[in-house]
Amino acid sequence: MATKTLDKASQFLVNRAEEMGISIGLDRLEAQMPQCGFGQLGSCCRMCYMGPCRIDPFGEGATTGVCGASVDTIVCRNLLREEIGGASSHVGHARHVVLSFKKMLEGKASGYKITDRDKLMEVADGLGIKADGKSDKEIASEVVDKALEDLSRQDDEPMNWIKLRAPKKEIDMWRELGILVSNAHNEIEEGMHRTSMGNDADPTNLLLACLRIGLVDGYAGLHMATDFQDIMFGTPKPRMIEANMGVLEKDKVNIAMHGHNPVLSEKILEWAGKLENEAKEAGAKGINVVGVCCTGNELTMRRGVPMAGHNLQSELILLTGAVDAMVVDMQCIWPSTTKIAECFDTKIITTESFVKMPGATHIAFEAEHADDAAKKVVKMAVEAFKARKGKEVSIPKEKSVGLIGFSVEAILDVLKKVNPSDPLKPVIDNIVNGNIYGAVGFAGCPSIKLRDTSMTEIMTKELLKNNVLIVTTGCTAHICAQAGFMDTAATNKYCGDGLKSVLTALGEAAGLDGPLPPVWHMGSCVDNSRIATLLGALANKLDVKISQLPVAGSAPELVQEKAISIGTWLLALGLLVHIAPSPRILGSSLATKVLTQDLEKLTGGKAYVELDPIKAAAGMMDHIAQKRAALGI
Ligand code: NFS
Ligand code: SF4
Repeated sequence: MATKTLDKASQFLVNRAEEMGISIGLDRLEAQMPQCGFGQLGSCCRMCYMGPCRIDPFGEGATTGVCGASVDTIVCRNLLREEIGGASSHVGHARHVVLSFKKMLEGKASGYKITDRDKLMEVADGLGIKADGKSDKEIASEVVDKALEDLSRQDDEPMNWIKLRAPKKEIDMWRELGILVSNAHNEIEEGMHRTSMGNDADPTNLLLACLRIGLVDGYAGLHMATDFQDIMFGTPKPRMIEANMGVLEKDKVNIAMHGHNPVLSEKILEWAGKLENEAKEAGAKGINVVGVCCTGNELTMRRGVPMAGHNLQSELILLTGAVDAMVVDMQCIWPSTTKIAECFDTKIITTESFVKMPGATHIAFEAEHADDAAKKVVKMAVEAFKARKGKEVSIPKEKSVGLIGFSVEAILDVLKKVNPSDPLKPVIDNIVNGNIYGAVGFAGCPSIKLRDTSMTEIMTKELLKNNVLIVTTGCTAHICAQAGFMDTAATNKYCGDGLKSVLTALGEAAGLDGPLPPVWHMGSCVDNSRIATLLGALANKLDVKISQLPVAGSAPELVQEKAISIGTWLLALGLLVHIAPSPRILGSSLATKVLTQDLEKLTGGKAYVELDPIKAAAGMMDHIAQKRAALGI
């Protein structure tokens, strides 16, 4: 059984799994050990049936595959395929939101509306759509057309969303590198074509294709999803929330929303409110909707819904016995959840036709019938509560508080209170005087392989101590919230004096009693777009490239292909991207050298692999110091 030590709430439930004889991820990881070295190095190929072929990086055995593919070719092809998996997830998510919005505009999905008109107008204006005399719906429908163009056009015109959201200097750089992409679907198709047997064997060319897919991910995935979600559901504003599995309530119908897409979760939340009385009639004190993974981030950022847990806790939370329904849509959903739910009265409800699981109940969720489906889901949760009522539950007591909701718009609102005419100036002044030494964005997942090392927490503390402001998204945001880093009290506890003074001044300007928290929750994984927007604004203001800013990114606990595609986008934007554990590139000395060194000469970005949290933080500090020196500050 599991031997790793985790945070208290997780450990409590790991122990419960052990008592009950239920297998969890840690057990399954142990059963996989030792994991295949070829796989970890990226040096095995299954692209055709003359293989599988594998190349020993130490020169023992075959040096090429049956077809003659070198280890460099194999590693780079594999990396590109991983990235395509990630980018497909993000583009699929964005497309789903755009199509739901389109149905709403056509009057086919009455349950949705335009919530943030300002954002709609900002996006429309950025896309060059003239407002003159048009209704909001007409403008919105032109915005939809522009989005769908990015999935369909066949000329080489750069993507609308790149022109909308990327800074000019970076666009020029990508044009020069020949990686400005046009149509996300074409790129994904070409990437699959390129990597299938007997096509691209040039590792450098394959790595350039990786950068192309990075741009697809960033603009037709992340940015597009964020923009439409903000228009449909509102742009996040700061608010206080609670986090960790202690947010479950024994006497309420607990609905855990898990997955990614607010088109589903917003509806469930709405119907949970409307059906509160049915829950009460069933003997519950009400309905408690809580969020898991990125759907948790979406719901907390816009509605203040408690953040119940990150991806590693998505099966642990079921061991409480208190979850009446876990409702999922797409991505990061472990097939193990249905097995665990079977031991309790918990319903696992899938909603997407391409995401079904044996043992789950499927309730098809389409924008056209969103209200009916949401009603059905909530009623099913109430029924499950009736079955659970009176039984023992084991809810960990841990929960923390945090101030979240740091969209770029919200950040600018705070800054405008300090300097209404030039809101970015206070930030830049404080970067120049060193009060803010730099900034680091933490994104991605909790790794079952690294979680017990507290990788994210230790890096965060190190950086804060050195006056580095942290912004975060995705499941890393759950980790940070649970660690108390989003609590305003964390500023005095963890920050160096410079950062403390800035956050205190901003907190006062914002009308808070104390400082702003030192770790800013900027949203879900698709909302890494928000971080890029902020960086773009700072770079524009200083008239430099993003690669010149004293900033860095980190996926401190790499799990998903999606983190690979986001990371590659950040490399294309010119950032240092710290990653742990290493992506599967070490089998190729060429890929490793290009990604960790040579790329810097092309885009300014480079990958940095370091598994020791203290050393990783130090490495990022060095990078920030170099960038400051180059700027003469
Ligand atoms: Ni990001 Fe969201 Fe979490 Fe990792 Fe999965 S939920 S998209 S991939 S596991 S952070
Ligand atoms: Fe082996 Fe080449 Fe086939 Fe890959 S494509 S499995 S290296 S023969």
